[in-house]
Amino acid sequence: MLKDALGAWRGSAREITRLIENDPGNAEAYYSRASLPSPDHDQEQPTPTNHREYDSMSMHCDQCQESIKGTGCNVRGVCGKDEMTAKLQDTLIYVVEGLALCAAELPGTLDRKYGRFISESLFVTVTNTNFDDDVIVDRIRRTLAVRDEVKGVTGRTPAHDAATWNGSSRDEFIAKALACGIDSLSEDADLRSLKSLVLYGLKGLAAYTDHAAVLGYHDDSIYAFYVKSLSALLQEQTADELLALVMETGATAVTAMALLDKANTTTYGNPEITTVKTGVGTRPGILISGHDLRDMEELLKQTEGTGVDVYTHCEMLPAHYYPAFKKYSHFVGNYGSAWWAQDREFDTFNGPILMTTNCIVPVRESYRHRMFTTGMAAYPGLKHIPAREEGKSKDFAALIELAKTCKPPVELENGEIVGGFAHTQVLALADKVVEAVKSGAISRFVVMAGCDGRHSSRQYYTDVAQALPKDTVILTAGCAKYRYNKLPLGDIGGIPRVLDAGQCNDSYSLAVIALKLKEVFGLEDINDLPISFDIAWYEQKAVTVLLALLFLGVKGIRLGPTLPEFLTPNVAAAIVEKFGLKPIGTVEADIEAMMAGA
Ligand code: SF4
Ligand code: SF3
Repeated sequence: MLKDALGAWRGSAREITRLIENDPGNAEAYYSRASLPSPDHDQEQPTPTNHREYDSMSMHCDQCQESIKGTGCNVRGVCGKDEMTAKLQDTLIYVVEGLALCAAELPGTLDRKYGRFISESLFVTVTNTNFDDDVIVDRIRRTLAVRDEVKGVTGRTPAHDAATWNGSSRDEFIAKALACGIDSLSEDADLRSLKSLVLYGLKGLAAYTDHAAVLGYHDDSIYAFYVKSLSALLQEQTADELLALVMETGATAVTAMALLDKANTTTYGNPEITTVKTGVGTRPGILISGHDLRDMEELLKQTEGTGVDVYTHCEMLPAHYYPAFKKYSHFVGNYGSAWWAQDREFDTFNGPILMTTNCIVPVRESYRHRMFTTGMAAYPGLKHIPAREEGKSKDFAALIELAKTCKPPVELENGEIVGGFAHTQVLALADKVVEAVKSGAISRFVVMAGCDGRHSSRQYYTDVAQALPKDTVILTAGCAKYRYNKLPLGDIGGIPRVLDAGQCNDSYSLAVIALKLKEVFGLEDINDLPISFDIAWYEQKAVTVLLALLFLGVKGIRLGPTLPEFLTPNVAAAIVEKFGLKPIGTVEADIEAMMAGA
C-alpha cells in the first residue's frame, strides 16, 4: 500500500536505489559522511558539562547533515549533544506534540501565547541551539503545565498517552524518552521518514516564526499548522496523508519566511548594498553570532559610547546590511567565518561572545568565561542573558563590563565582504540585471544558499564558485556563503558575481527575485529561467528552506554535500522523481549540467 502511495506521487522512479545498487562510489558520495572534521580542525571536541549518571543509555538522532552514516548519532552527537540531552529533547518534542493534540480541541483561533510557546519549544531542539539539560527539563515541565491548562479550557482529554502522561523529574523525562524518540514515529521506515521530514521542517519553521514573533509579528495560520501537523505525528497516517503534510510544511515555510522578511524589513529597513570590513580596531569588542536581529539592535544601543566595539560573526554578518544599524560608528565589522570554526575564532577574539541562536559548538575552556547565550540558545556552564520583560530590553551590561577588561581582538584577516542583495535591492537593480541577461553578459544565475559545515567535502562549493564561468552570478544566503564570499570573483558590469541576500531565513529573498525575474521575462514557469539551484544543508532550517522551494515549484535542485540520512531510499526516490532533486556530483559534471540548464 505504501509503495502504491509513493508510486502515485513519484511514478516508478528508483533513482537513488539504482545509484546505490549500481554505483557504490556514487552511493558513498550521496549517503556517506565524508571524513570529519577537516584536517586543520581535528582536535578532540570538549563535551558539554551536563550531569552524566546515565552512561549506559543510547540515543538516536539523525536530524542534521552530519548525522553518522547509516545509524544516526547513537552514542554521542557529532555536534557534541550527549545522550541525555538527546533523550530530553525527544521527550520535549513528545510533550509538545501532546500539547498540540490537546490544543486541536480548542475552538476558534489558537491563542498566540500557545503558538509562540510551541515555536520556542521546537526551536530549542534545532541542531546546535541548546545543550543545557536544566533548560530542557524546565521546558518539558512548562509544556506539561501548558498542556494541562489547555485541557482545562476545553474540558476534554484526547485518548492518547501524549495527552495524559505526566512526569516531573529529570529521571522520569529520561525514562519516557526511551519510548517516544524518533523511532516511535512509525514502525514503517518510509512512514517514519516522511514524519521526520515534517518534524524537521517544522523545527526550522519554528525558528523563523520565533524570530518574527520577537519583533511582534505573528501569523495565526502558522500556529494552526503546528497544531495540525504535530498532532498528526502522533497518529497513524497514510503515505498520501504524510506527503500532503510535507507539501503543507513547505507552503507554511513560505508563509513564515515572508512573515519574517516583513518583520525584519519593517523594523530595520530594507537591506542595502554594503561593504563590511573583516579587519579589527584597537578597542575591545563584543562578538555577536546567531540570527536574532533584536538582540543585535539592543546590544548596539547599549554599547554606544562605552568604548566597546561590536563585531558580527557567522549568520549575524547580514545585520550590517540593514539601514537601522548603519548609524552606529562602533559597529565595526565581521570577525571570522562560519559557525564550525568558532572555537579558533572565539579564542583569538579576546572579548565577550553572545550566541543568540544556533550554531554553538562544544565550548573550549579558553573562552568559556567570555561566552554568553540568550534566547533559545543555552549551554551548560555559560552565563545566560534572561529574556526581556514586557516593554523592556534585555540587559547586556555583564558583557559590556567584561569587554572593558578585555584586550582588542587579534586580527585574522583584513579585507572586505560585500552584501545586502535582498529582494528589494536586487529588484532596484532589475533594469541593469535584465539588460545584462538580454545582452548575454549574464548567462546564468546559480543559487548556492544554505548552511556551511565541517565536512571537507564542502570544498565542492568553493570549487564550484571558482570554476563557474565568469558570466554567471551566484545568489546566496545563509552561512554556506563563507565557502566563497571572500574570493575575488569579480563583477559583471558592476554587478558583483556573488549576491548575498543575508541569513538563511533570507532565502525567501532568492525566491522573490526568481519569481520577479520570471514575471519580467514573461515566463510561465520559474524553471524556464536561467537559474540553477546548488544548495547546501546542515540543520533543520535548511530542510525548511528546501521544502519551501519545492512548494514554490522549483525543480532540479542539487542538494549536498549528502542527501538527508533520514530519507529512506523510497522517500528519496519519490522526491527525486517529483521534483528532480539531485545529489551533488563532481564540480566539473555539475557545472557542465547547470550551464546546459540541467
Ligand atoms: Fe547527530 Fe546532528 Fe543529531 Fe547532533 S543534531 S546528534 S550531529 S544528527
Ligand atoms: Fe548556518 Fe548554523 Fe544553517 Fe542559518 S548558522 S544557516 S548552519
